[in-house]
Amino acid sequence: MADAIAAAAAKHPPAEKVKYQYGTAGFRMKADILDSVMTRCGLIAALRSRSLKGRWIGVMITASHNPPEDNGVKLVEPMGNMLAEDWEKLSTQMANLQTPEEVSKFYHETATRLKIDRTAPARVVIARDTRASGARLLACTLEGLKGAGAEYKDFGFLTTPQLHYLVRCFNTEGTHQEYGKPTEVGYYEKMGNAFQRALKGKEAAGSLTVDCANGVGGPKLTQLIKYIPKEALEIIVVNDNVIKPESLNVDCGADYVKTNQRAPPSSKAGPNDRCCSLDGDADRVMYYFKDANNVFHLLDGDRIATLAASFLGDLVRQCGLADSFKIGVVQTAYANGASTQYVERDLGLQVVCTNTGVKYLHHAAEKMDIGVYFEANGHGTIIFSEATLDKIAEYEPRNPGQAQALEVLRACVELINQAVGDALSDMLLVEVILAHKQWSCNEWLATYTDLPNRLLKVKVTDRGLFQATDAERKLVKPEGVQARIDDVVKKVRQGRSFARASGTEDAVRVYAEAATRAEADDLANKVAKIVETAGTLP
Ligand code: G16
Repeated sequence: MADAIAAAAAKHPPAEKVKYQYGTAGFRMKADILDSVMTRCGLIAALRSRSLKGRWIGVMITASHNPPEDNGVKLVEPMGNMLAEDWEKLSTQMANLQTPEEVSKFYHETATRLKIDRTAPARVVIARDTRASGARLLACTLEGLKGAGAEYKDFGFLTTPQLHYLVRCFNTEGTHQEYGKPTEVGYYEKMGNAFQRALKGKEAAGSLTVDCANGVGGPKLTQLIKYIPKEALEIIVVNDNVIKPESLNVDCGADYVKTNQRAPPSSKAGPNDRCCSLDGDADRVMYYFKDANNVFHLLDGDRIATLAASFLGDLVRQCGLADSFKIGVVQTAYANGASTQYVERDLGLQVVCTNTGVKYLHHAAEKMDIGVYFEANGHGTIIFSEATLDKIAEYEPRNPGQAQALEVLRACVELINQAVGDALSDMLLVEVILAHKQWSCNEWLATYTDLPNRLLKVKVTDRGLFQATDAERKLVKPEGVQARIDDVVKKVRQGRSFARASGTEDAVRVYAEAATRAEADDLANKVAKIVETAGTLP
């Protein structure tokens, strides 16, 4: 075994002078320097599975919203969650070892230290998005899996959430927590079925145009549509060109729409047409429309969270279960201040703020009976605690009204991907809610008024210089920078701004919001300038 591990690592030496880091969503960088990382992630995935006595671990090869020349890899825990933090550290250590012998030694020493039975089975589910580099990186990963003697199932192209779904299905098969059939078709059947049950005869008003970022979400949504009756919802798929991988996320997709606060230039949507954009691996979704005056309006992750929280709150009340569960909302610093205020004041629900990265939001939501978590960028889902699920399953309604609401609630539980944020599942949930409320995007938008905001990306010499605290709302390093930011913020009406190093791109992100568009833009530019000056080494 020791030799097989060293032999696998020897095939792909690490790139020179590169520091690898398991970041916000795994390793993510230019695809041409990732080969060694992939092989080692294969080894780590096998070891992680052995540490859990052969439970299935997921490996997803994707760089999600990043440009086409990037790629990456994220590892998935047995219930479909993000990799445990101590294993992120082990992955980073493994990725930065220089020689094959060091890799083998690290593998064995880790196994000994953590008392992992090296003869235990190792089982891994693997999939990738549609990037051109994906096939090569898959081969590198398989070398690692084979080197460690792991059993694996390669599902080819999948969205990231589909991979998470499969991992959870494999690990819960035959148990009382059985999540679904562990096949791609099983995913579509579950979604299609739950969607129709949740609609309960209601129909979506008008069609929905879905921009698939020219990524894996395109062909997968086309499959899913076969399980959704056109009478219930007509879906128009655009930007689904996966034959041209260089077009992935270019001038389209959720990240483009959120950052630029405009529809993709290719959009042919007319006034009041309901549209949404997925990102490159379909784990984020962003809604938007142009009103009768051709003004663009964004309905982002904050809006999905507030819509879902209020709908679930109503449903739980209609079921007669209002006193049984507390619904909470988890956000990050990017959440618009108006959305936080709306949740706390109008919906009367608790809001928790965490670091960026769905793993942090997920953990915070796990502490709630019903935890609605969304990043403003459209990444999120809703999770129900074990006790909540049991109560919903066992509850006996006392009248027909309660029975009806309970049916919808149970269907929503099925529709919502509880493993991870899932653009397709979130999108269908939004459609269910709008259909029940008989709302267009206009009514949804009218629930509260966003503070004008701006998100900027600043290139610096070394983003590692920027260290944040307080849910990444304050910089502790470089010294003195936060005081300069505070200084400009306090001069702006309803001003709020922060800067933090991205964990997926080589940049520092700056967010600003203020009473007016001009003030928000001006504040963002000023803070970006402060960051640029502090981050540019002579
Ligand atoms: C990933 C993470 C998200 C995070 C985003 C941006 O999304 O899963 O939680 O918000 O990166 O992170 P950062 O600001 O650190 O670059 P995705 O969709 O790219 O996998």
